[in-house]
Amino acid sequence: MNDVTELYREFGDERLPPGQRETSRFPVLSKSGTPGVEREEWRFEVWGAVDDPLELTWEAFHELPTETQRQDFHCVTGWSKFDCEFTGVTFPTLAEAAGVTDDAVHVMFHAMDDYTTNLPLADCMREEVLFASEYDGEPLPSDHGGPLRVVTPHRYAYKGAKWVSGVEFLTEPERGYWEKRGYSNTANPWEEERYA
Ligand SMILES: Nc1nc2c(c(=O)[nH]1)N[C@H]1C(S)=C(S)[C@@H](COP(=O)(O)O)O[C@H]1N2
Ligand SMILES: [Mo]
Repeated sequence: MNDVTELYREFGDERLPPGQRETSRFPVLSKSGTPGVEREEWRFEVWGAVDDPLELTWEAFHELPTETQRQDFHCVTGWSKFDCEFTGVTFPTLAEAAGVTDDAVHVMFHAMDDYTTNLPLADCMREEVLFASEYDGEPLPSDHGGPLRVVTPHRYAYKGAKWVSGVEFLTEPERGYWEKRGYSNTANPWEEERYA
């Protein structure tokens, strides 16, 4: 188990970011319903500024090495959940598998409910950015983004796409679903970057 709950020290003095309250529940927040997908039909694509575009089945994706981490989860609407256990593939592992090229500076995550969200490449190339398929040792519940979601404990949770279906490496910044609709583009919880 890799504990990354100390990462807040990079951003602020308190583990609980300003204006947040701690909850032991795990609320569900989605812009629309939960898309259903069969494991057999599930595909994960990586494209854009990469040497080796990928199209992976569930089995092929899970040939990548996984790790389990204890990390915190901060929702922009004001709740934080400490000590979530997620198991998944780290973003740097995936980036290496696709051979990200030198001109890539930004990333767009694509999801099955037509959600998108963006981050600078540097904010993604961190061990705690996980493509998570398990929560607390069980398959990730579909309401929480199963079979596969992204988690971003150093940013508000809208930067983590549930039902993630692909990753696009970009040579210029672009904005995702909420970033075009008034949520902060940068989303640092310790600076309360909630709305733009
Ligand atoms: N595909 C997709 N991912 C998404 C969302 C969504 O609507 N669709 N909502 C985001 C928001 S606003 C939050 S706070 C978290 C909520 O994750 P949870 O439902 O597991 O708590 O997922 C994020 N990822
Ligand atoms: Mo959110």
